[in-house]
Amino acid sequence: TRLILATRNAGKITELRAILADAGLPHELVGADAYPEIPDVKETGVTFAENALIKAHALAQATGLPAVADDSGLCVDVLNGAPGIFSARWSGTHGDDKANLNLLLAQLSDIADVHRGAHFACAAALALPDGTERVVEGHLLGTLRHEPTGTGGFGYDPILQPKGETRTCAELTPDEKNAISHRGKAFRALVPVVRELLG
Ligand code: ITT
Ligand code: NA
Repeated sequence: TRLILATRNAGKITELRAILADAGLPHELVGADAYPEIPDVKETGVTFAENALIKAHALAQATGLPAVADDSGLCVDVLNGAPGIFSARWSGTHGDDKANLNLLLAQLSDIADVHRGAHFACAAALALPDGTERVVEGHLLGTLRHEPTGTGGFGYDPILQPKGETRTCAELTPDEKNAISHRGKAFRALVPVVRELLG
């Protein structure tokens, strides 16, 4: 069976292919960019889970194929969970990772290390063309650096240092990040659900 990945974020697609292949998922994974004629859906939900389901349903309806999506972001303790679902457009420009990261660092410039707790969150959703839906979540706890470090990953990876690590997510190898990440946890939890519903 074909399974559509409802994302146009290149960093996510790379991670999701590796995570789902490592989990032994037997389905052929196709990125949403294989369907350029399908417009992006508005993420109108107020939670990661709602947005992941909105994206998965929209693509399942448009293609008639089972679709998986994630909605994810960085939740900063001292900002009461912001940027949260607004992580991809925190600076005002959707997908400008560098501007988003730099704005957040500026907003936190006076915050001392002991108060720089944060976590990545990921909701992973599966939607079938008949409307069946499932959603699961994963988290990665850590602290925020004052300066970006490392060149791997994407988004806020250069400033998030996972709990128990001395490196940022952007200094981990892809395998190391996927083993502990919010996205890795969420999609590994989704794999048995895909097997149950799709065989
Ligand atoms: P799609 O909706 O097409 O999937 P998007 O980039 O808009 O792409 P989201 O709405 O889920 O996706 O926003 C996720 C943002 O959260 C992303 O742009 C990053 O800034 C941040 N983020 C999520 N996961 C991350 C990770 O593993 N490492 C670093 N930053 C991450
Ligand atoms: Na989002």
